[in-house]
Amino acid sequence: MLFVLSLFQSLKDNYTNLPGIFFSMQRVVLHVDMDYFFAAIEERENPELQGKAVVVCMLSGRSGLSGAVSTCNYIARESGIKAGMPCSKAKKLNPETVFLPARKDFYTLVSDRIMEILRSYADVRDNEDAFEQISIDEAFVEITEKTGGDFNLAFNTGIRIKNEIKEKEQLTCSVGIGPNKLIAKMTSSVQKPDGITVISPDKLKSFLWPLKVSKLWGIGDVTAGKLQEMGIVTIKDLAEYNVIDLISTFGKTRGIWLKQAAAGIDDSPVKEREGSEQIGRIATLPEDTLDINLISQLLDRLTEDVISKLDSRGLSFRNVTVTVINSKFKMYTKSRTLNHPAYSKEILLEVTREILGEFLSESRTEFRRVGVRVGELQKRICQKSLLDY
Ligand code: TTP
Ligand code: CA
Repeated sequence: MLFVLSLFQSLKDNYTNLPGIFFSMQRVVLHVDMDYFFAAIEERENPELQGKAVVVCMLSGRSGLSGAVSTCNYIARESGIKAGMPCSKAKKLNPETVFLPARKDFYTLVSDRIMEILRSYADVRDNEDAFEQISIDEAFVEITEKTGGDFNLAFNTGIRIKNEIKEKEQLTCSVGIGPNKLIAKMTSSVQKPDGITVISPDKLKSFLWPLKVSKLWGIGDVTAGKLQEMGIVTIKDLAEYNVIDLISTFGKTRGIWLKQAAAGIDDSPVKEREGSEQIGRIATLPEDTLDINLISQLLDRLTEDVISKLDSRGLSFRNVTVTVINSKFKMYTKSRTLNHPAYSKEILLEVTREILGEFLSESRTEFRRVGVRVGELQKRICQKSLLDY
């Protein structure tokens, strides 16, 4: 018996990459969604905002409050303010609200750092991190291997992730853990803000089936409307509906997807979206300044950080962005796209210094923070010497 067990273990260890009929491990996928992301960053940057209703706006620039609400904190949500609403309406709902213009590039730099934290928890499959960023503040992390398919261990991982983000970024997030992306994504919104929810396979149906079909991730208003017309109200109704009838209304691919999703089945892998990733660093200067030496020193340090991150993952970049926030908290960015992918520190230093020079020649207001970000990342395919010219 012992012999059989050890033979089994040895086969399992040696063939973990086999699409396992015999050895399939329970998948565990974690989804992280930052809480009221843009507004939370603004609160963190300015402690005076604590306890107040805060709205971040995409201002149209035409007049005072002529834009739309990008997001708002939970205090503002209590007055009925929500994303997409005209800022003027938000003001009527709560006249005490603080309105701030969105600083997307700054939020992106914060997002880059959070994504790096999340990535460090992901399984590694065929030399690739099983990690997928799906928006500025949301990502999937596959932790099947790291947890051995154990949902209790996955819960501990979720707590560690929350703590690390809180400690390093002073921001909260909500975590959902499930047997696939679909369930993980739907689970992260169960307890928000600052929540964590685990739906293991044995709880899947009791979680999913009572929900309205419109809650199924991937179903929009149009599909929900059609399903309603067919008498399908809950996800259970959908799971029990005849698949042939679903196919005749929605087509083959969509019909089968609906049937499977309603049963909580989703085999899509957690996989990096090509070209979507960026790596960035931002830091505050020791004092507000226009002194090129002081600023260059910090920028060089940030550049080195970015390069070491690229090195550790064997990536090259084609796009470089430098961000400056001045002492009046105004933010400016400039980007360059190179003709070829590069990964040498010298090239990145040269480009960032050139951009910094342009900023300094245009500005009379002292700088408070500077940041550097690289994008259009790809795996290095050439020898270093070929890319370094
Ligand atoms: P969300 O994750 O949808 O919202 P949120 O993080 O602000 O709040 P929640 O706690 O409910 O997750 O979006 C992430 C960020 O994307 C958000 O902070 C601002 C931006 N955003 C817009 O600019 N416009 C929009 O319409 C939405 C929905 C989000
Ligand atoms: Ca969010």
